[in-house]
Amino acid sequence: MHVIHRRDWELPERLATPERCFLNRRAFLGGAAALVASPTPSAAQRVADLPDPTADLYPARRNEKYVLDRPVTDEMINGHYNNFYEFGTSKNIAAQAKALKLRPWTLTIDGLVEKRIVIDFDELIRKMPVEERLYRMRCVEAWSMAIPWSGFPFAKLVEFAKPLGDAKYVRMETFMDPAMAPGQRAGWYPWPYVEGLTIAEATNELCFLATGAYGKPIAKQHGAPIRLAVPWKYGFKSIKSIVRFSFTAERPKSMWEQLQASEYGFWANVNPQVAHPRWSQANEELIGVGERRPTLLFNGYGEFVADLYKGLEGERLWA
Ligand SMILES: Nc1nc2c(c(=O)[nH]1)N[C@H]1C(S)=C(S)[C@@H](COP(=O)(O)O)O[C@H]1N2
Ligand SMILES: [Mo]
Repeated sequence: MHVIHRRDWELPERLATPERCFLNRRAFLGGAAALVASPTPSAAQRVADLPDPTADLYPARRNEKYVLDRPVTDEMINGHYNNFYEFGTSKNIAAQAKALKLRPWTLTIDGLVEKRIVIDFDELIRKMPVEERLYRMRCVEAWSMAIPWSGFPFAKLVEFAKPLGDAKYVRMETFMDPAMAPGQRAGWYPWPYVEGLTIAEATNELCFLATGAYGKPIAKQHGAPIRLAVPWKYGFKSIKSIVRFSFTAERPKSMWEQLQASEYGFWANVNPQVAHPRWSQANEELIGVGERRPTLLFNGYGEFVADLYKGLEGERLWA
C-alpha cells in the first residue's frame, strides 16, 4: 500500500528528507537516546478519544472554488507518509501518533488581543463555518500531496480573537507533552513546535485551519484536532495539533528557524527557482502517484497570495 516510487535520477532519501536528517544528526551528536518508539497507547486512552464529539460536522459541504490540477492523494498513502517529529522521525508515524490524547483539547488565544481567551476545541469549532476544500501541499523535501481538508478560514479565528491594532503577527504553538510524545524528550530540540504568519497572511482567504480530512475528523498523524493549512508555503509552516495562538508585534521565530535559519526562514513561500541550500526545488514527487512534476510559484496559488508580498521583495521570501 505504501507506494513511493523512486527512480535512479531522484535524490536519495537521505538527501530528500532534510528535516529528518538534521534531527538524526543532532540526536547522534548529542548522544540523545530520546527518539525511541513510543509505547503503544493504552486501550483506555483510545477509548477516551471516542466517540469524537465533532463527528457530526463531517463530511462538510465542499467549497468548489479551490480546485486541484491532480488527483486527491489516496487516503491510506497520505495517512502513512507524514512528518510529525513530536512522535519520531519516521514518515510512517501513524501508529506512534495514536498516543496523541485529543480530549480535553484546550486552546489559548492571547498576546495583543482585547481579552485573553481560553476555550475548549469542541466549543470553538461550533462557532466556526466548517467547509471542505481541496488543497495541494508541497513539502520543502520536494514531495507533494493533494488533500480534502475540512475546517474554517483562519480569518474567522482572527475575527473571534479580536487582535489589537498594534498586532502584526500570529504565533502558533503545538502541544508540549514529552511523556506522551517521545520526540519531545530530545532535549536539544527547541520544543514546542512554533510557527508564525503575518496577520495579513492569516486573513488571506486561502489560509485555513483544518479540523477534518477525507470527510471525517482529522487523523492524529495529520495534526488532530486542529492544524494549519497554508498551501502556498512549504509544508513545515503548516503546524499541527495547535494549542495556542498569540498575537504579537514582533515576528515570531519558528522552531525550524531556531534550528537552522539558513535553510528554513519565516516566509517559506514555494518558489521552484530558488533552490534549497542542499537541493533543487524545481520539481516534486507526487506521493502515491509515481510521477514528478514541475513545482509552481506559490505552489500554484499566486492569484490569491502574490499581492501579500508586494514591497517585500528585499526580504527572503522563499524558504
Ligand atoms: N507540530 C508539528 N507540525 C508539523 C510538523 C511536525 O513535525 N510537527 N511537520 C511539518 C512538515 S515538515 C510537513 S511537510 C507537514 C506534513 O503534514 P502531513 O503529515 O499532514 O502531510 O506538517 C508540518 N507540521
Ligand atoms: Mo515538510
